[in-house]
Amino acid sequence: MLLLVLPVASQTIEKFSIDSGGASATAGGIQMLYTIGEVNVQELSAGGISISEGFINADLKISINPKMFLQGPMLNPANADLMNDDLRAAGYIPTTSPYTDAATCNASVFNVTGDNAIVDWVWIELRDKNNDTTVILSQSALLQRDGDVVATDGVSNLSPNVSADDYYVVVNHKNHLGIMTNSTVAIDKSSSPTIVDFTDVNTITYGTQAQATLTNGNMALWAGDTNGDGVINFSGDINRVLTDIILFPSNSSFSTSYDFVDGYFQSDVFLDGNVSFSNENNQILLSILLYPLNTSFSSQYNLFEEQLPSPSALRSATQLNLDIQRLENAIEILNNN
Ligand SMILES: [Ca+2]
Ligand SMILES: [Ca+2]
Ligand SMILES: [Ca+2]
Repeated sequence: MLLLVLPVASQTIEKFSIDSGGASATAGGIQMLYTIGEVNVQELSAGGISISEGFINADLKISINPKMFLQGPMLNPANADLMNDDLRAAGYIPTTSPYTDAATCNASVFNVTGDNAIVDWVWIELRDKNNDTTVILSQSALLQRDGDVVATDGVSNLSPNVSADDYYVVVNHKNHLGIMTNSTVAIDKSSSPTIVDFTDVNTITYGTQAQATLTNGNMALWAGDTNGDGVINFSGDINRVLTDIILFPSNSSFSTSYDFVDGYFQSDVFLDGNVSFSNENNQILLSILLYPLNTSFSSQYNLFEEQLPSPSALRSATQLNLDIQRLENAIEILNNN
């Protein structure tokens, strides 16, 4: 029925397996594996922890339901108020997260269609209530079309392995600018998740002009940081678009106007599964020109920056080195053509 891993000298608790369903929960460094679906047979206690057989003890878990929109898949929405899920529909979203924890999911997660279909991998962080540059927990998660950030099963709320406490909550995406709550959020042990709705204009985020305002009045993470350095600017991000285009294997002439770069790319601003020089670069340029703080409408504006008190560990050093190598290759090819 359950397995309690606990160094207790005078008591032992054995595992009784009645039903194959179940999961695990962790609290205070103690992990419990449990099964579900049976009536309450008996109650056990050890080390001050009580467990009812066959039931999830809700107050052992904390759970959180961040809601967020990405601007890219909201630029030309097929359904109003829903992000496009073109990457999923084309089978391009990898089952391994592109972020540092390399979390994985089952491919069947991407079979779901409709409001809860998966848009892409996203990244969340919980930061110390006393120091908003200290990341207590960070992990990959999945984003549904309606904005729910969910666990790697594609449906469950996130159950981060941390104590109930107040945290700053960060959400981020590989080619959008990350955001953080301006105040701490109380995340408690409860059967209902703590909701942090970043799509709501009333949820105040850290910094200035941290999010784009969508035509429907909702807020969304700014799209266009194709090189993932936390700034949206012409030189850096348009180079990344060029790199992905001219290094695409079947683009044998290294043409910048090659239009068949299909797949899962960092430089795909709209998350539509295709990278094209005109599409992506026009949008990046438009975003820079219309950025509210760029009052001189300069294409060379360089202060369109991610509003976080310190960078998030979104990508691995390995990935960054790989990107630099790709950029150098692309520049060499461009110079030789
Ligand atoms: Ca949903
Ligand atoms: Ca950038
Ligand atoms: Ca695209």
